Amino acid sequence: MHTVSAGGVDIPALGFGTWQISGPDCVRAVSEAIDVGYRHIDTAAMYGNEAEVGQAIRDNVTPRDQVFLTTKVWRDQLGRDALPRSVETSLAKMKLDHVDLVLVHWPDPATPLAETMAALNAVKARGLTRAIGVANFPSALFREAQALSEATLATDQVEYHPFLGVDKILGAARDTGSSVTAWSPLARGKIVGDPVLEGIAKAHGKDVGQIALRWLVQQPGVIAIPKTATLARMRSNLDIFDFELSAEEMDAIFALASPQGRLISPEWAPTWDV
Ligand code: 1BO
Repeated sequence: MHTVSAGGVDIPALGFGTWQISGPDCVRAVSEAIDVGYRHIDTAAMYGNEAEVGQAIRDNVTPRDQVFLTTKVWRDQLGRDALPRSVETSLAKMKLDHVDLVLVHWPDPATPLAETMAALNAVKARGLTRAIGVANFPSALFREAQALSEATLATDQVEYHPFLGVDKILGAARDTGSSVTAWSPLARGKIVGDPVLEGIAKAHGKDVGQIALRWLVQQPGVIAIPKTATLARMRSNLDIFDFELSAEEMDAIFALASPQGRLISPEWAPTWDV
């Protein structure tokens, strides 16, 4: 697997997402994910599973420094004092002394962005994380966050899959030496049955999930974090580094994006790029 270098860290291009996996199931899933070869685990304070993620990482034979670990600070904790407290609480739950990446989970206009970015940089300066970034920031806000940040932002983690284009965010990330991390990269299963993806899958002897993930990680500076609690699916999602999509196949998948492609837009979401 290749890594994406951004914000001073090397991020494995395929990670393991843990949103909506909790309790003992989460410990098992993260342990199995590391055992089958994932070296990038994604969690968040809001997921309520940091203790389980931390336990799985601590108990695994794979050394901690070989697993890239991301957590996120929820949107009501973005102030000068609240943000470091949130990161300290996350680390206490995980029983770890640092993570590799801390992200602002969603922007929140209630807290000045300059205050949030200063707090995020301070957390990095204290060694609580190796890198910092944001999630769900549209392109203009991402550029603003980067301008307010001393450290280069390692990523903007956003919903990204074949049915949703994120060109402006990709442009902003590439202009600033950052990356884009795709959450919901399999479009919550909606890729199954799509004739374009099915046709490309058949041509490569792969399944549509593998085609969607390959399409993402084959783009410069793009990382994907599919989630699954199933061991077979963990393995197949990882099995995407032994083939390449042609330029024509990449373009055919880019052409599936539509303005109606967004699957998740909570009431607190920012105004998205069009
Ligand atoms: C509400 C969506 C969270 C994904 O990280």
